[in-house]
Amino acid sequence: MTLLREIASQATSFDFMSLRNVALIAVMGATGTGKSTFINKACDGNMKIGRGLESCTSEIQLSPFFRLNGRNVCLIDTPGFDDTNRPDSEILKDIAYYICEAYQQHIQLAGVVFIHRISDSRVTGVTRRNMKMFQQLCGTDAMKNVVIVTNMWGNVDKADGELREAELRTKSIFLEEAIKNGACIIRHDNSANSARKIISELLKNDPVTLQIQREMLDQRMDVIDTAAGAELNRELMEQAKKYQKQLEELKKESDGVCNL
Ligand SMILES: Nc1nc2c(ncn2[C@@H]2O[C@H](COP(=O)(O)OP(=O)(O)OP(=O)(O)O)[C@@H](O)[C@H]2O)c(=O)[nH]1
Ligand SMILES: [Mg+2]
Repeated sequence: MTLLREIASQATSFDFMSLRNVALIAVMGATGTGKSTFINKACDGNMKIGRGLESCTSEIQLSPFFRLNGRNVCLIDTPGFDDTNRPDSEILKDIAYYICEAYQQHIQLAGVVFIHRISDSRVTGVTRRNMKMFQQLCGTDAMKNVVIVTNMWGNVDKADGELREAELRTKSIFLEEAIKNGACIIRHDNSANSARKIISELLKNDPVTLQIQREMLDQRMDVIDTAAGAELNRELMEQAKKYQKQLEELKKESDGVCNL
């Protein structure tokens, strides 16, 4: 099957016609960061919220349309990275196929929201990788249409939260490059007003084409060969090498014990 046919077959359940003349904004981030909650606040919607420990949103869903600043707006709820049951390669593929099908139907994104819990006391290796993968998915040119939303400020001491925010903003392993290229970090207080203000910021810009859309459709790349896919693959290969080394060391040690 050709790449374009494959994309189309995965995304046929979506009615892209209804999205013409709608400001379409994708909401991404790790599982449990509050993507569906944020969307519900913005549109007064009823997307399913996960109160348990397992990932909740398992496939791409569209919010109801809502009016904001004279525009019809629709938010794309995405399955979170670092899902309880699905690998990030599948999550990336779901998101990539959906937005590529939209691009093929001449529907551009008005912007992208990436949610990060400021209450997390550490950025784990997986979160760091997913931040990088997200940046590669959007690409430098689209960064002015990206808002990094920090939430759960109520669960952290304010001064600690501010230090974490500064680190995210200034360290190259996190979001420094994204910020330099025009992305902004905005605090969200979990109110409808705050969510709608964040969306309003994105409505000020012209719609944008993401790097992964260009790569997959203009350059006919497979998702794993795109910059975002390569970022994921690179990390997984490094992990595989690390585990292989650990296994070899364990084997050497156990051989040593057996030879005593
Ligand atoms: N304190 C606080 N809790 C929040 C906020 N946003 C979400 N939550 C809680 O975080 C949990 C997960 O929220 P969801 O909206 O389901 O998160 P999600 O990112 O959609 O998760 P997945 O669908 O698994 O990717 C729920 O218990 C929410 O009530 C927030 O801004 N502040
Ligand atoms: Mg969700």
